[in-house]
Amino acid sequence: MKSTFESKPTTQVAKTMINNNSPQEWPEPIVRVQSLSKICKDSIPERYIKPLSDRPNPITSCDHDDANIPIIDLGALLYGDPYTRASTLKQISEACKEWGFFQVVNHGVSHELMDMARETWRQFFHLPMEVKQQYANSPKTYEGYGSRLGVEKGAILDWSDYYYLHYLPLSLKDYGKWPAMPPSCREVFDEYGRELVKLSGKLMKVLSINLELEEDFLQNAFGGEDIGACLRVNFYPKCPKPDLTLGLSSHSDPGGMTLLLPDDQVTGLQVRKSNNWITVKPARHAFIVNIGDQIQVLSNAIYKSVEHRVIVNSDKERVSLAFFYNPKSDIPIEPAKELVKPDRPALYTAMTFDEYRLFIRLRGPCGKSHVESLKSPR
Ligand SMILES: O=C(O)CCC(=O)C(=O)O
Repeated sequence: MKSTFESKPTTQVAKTMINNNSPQEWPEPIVRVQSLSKICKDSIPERYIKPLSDRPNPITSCDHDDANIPIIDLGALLYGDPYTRASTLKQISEACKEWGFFQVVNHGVSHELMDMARETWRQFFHLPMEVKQQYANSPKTYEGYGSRLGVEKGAILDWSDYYYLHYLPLSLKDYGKWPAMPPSCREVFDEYGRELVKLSGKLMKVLSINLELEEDFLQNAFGGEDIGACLRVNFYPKCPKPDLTLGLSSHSDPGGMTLLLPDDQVTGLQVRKSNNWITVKPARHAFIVNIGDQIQVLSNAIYKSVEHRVIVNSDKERVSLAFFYNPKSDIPIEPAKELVKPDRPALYTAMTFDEYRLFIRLRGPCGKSHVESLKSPR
């Protein structure tokens, strides 16, 4: 597995990264991929061409067969008898261990709200460029309209633009950094955020119970009411050479848990399973849930934060909404004492999420190198 930090002592890398503050500016002028998509007819700029080993490969990509991440009906948790409830908990537990990913249906979030949130964002990306440019982001906080992750000069870039905003903590929520257009968007995104915080809270209880911890364990470890929540909306324009690039490079999510609302028409998300990439087939009105690095650490690697990436295509654009549910940024996250045993010692040293996410803010998406670098020295 690719690791950017493989050759260096991990704790040293972590410390170096932490001592550097986030840079204020991008290292090169920003090019909007949406604009490129309009002018590139048969080729793409070299900056977007991935090395051979990272390109989508039909031999290792399984989108033609039945392989899919598990689809789990959450209805039983609310309304089911003890037997179906236990069976749902078991399905979630197995999905967290085997896949790090699952889809949930009957999750309690209104389908109308889901469709409205996605379509409102789609409209945002179709606004004139001068409107979107008013929200251009910087690597300091990443909030706003962006076109790259990471600040390495000369890095190979991904074929996507995005919009990033904060819901929680309230001290970081700033409507001035949210788009004002389309007119209803702040209202829609507010309600969407509220509903997803509620759903995430329920899932945190399920995960805690499945780990045989107190039901509020994970929530409390995340800081109780003081958690962080943010949204990255990904926009993947059409690409004339989809076999040469990626919409989003392979990465694991640095935060706690992610609830993804995928495009309802176009697939693109691929999840790593051993040496294969499984293309997710989204169920209608499902959320795709995945375990992030912080829950991998808290669960002492019982649950896996799994690598995923996004492929693009030549005739359809794609939109996805990734909602990140994260620990309070300044509390140390380490394996739960209850999950540390003589035959399973603590696999990770403690680190705050503020310290941890500097990795991804500086380097951009790069496999599982972030969580691997946290491993306790042995
Ligand atoms: O677009 C997708 O389906 C996945 C997005 C994703 O992995 C992310 O935003 O971290």
